[in-house]
Amino acid sequence: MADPWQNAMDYAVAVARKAGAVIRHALQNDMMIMCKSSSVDLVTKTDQKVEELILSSIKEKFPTHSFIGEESVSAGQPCVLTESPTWIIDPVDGTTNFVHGFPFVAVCIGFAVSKELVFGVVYSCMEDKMYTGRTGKGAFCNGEPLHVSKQTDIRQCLVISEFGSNREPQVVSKIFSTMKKILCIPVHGVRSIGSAAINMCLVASGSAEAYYEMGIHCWDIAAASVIVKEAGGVLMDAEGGPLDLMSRQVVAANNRTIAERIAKEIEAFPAKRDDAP
Ligand code: LIP
Repeated sequence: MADPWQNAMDYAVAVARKAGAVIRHALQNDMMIMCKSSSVDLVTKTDQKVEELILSSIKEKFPTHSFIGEESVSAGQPCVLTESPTWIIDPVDGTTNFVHGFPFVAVCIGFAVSKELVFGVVYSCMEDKMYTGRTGKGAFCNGEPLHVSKQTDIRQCLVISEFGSNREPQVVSKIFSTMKKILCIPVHGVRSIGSAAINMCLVASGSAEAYYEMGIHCWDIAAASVIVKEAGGVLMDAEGGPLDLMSRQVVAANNRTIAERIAKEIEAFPAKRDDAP
C-alpha cells in the first residue's frame, strides 16, 4: 500500500538537518540565554529561531496542518492534540546542554494523524546522528536499523533518567528517592544525558535498557517514542498504563518486564498536563 506520509517524513528529515546546522553554528557564537518557569528552565534565542525555521518550512508545504511547538506553547499557543495531522516540535531538546556546550542536543519532529503518531525524527546534531522511526516500518540511525537490547534481567540493565528543571525540595526528594531505589535494585548503572529524545534513542539503539522521567513534555518525547517502539521497545506511563503524551511522564524500555520493574519504583509527583487549559 502506498505510504501517504513518506513525503512528509522525508521533508521532516531535511528540515531537521537544516535546523541542526543552525544549532551547530550558534554554538560557535554568543548566545542569549533567558529563563522560562524558573532560573534553571532555560531558553535561548536559538530555540526560538530554530522553531520559527521549522514551523515556517513545514507550514509552507503543509499549510492546513496543526502544530505543537515548545516555544510556541511557551508564548501562549494551545497544546492540544486533535484529529488533524499535527506536527509536534522541540527545536532544541537539551537546551541546558546547548548552553554549556555539552554535546547532546537534538532537533525533534514528531507527526501524528488522528492522535496516533505516524513518524518521528530526532536529529542529534552535535553527533550528526539522524534517528528516524515510521510506524510499521522500523527505526533507523543514519540509515542503519535499530534494535533494542534483549536483556530481561533488571540487574543487568543500564537505566537513564534526568533531574529535570523543577527545584522544589519535595520534587527533588522524590526524584532522588526513585533513583536510589532503582540504583539499589541493583542495576548496572544510572546515566543522565540531558536530552529526553537522545535518551530514548539510546534505548532504541540497545545502548541502555530503560529511560524514565517525570515532568517532561509532549515535544520532548513524541518523535522519539515512535523510534523506541519501532526498534522493538515499549512505552508506558509511571503506573504501567499506556503512554499518554500529555501526562508529563514516560517510561521507555527494551521490553515490558523491564518497563514494569522500573515503573514499580517510580514516586510520581503532580505536574500540570500539557493539554490542561
Ligand atoms: C529537556 C529534556 C530533559 C529534561 C529537561 C528538559 P528541553 O528538554 O530533554 O529530559 O530533564 O528538564 O525538559 O527543555 O531542553 O527541550
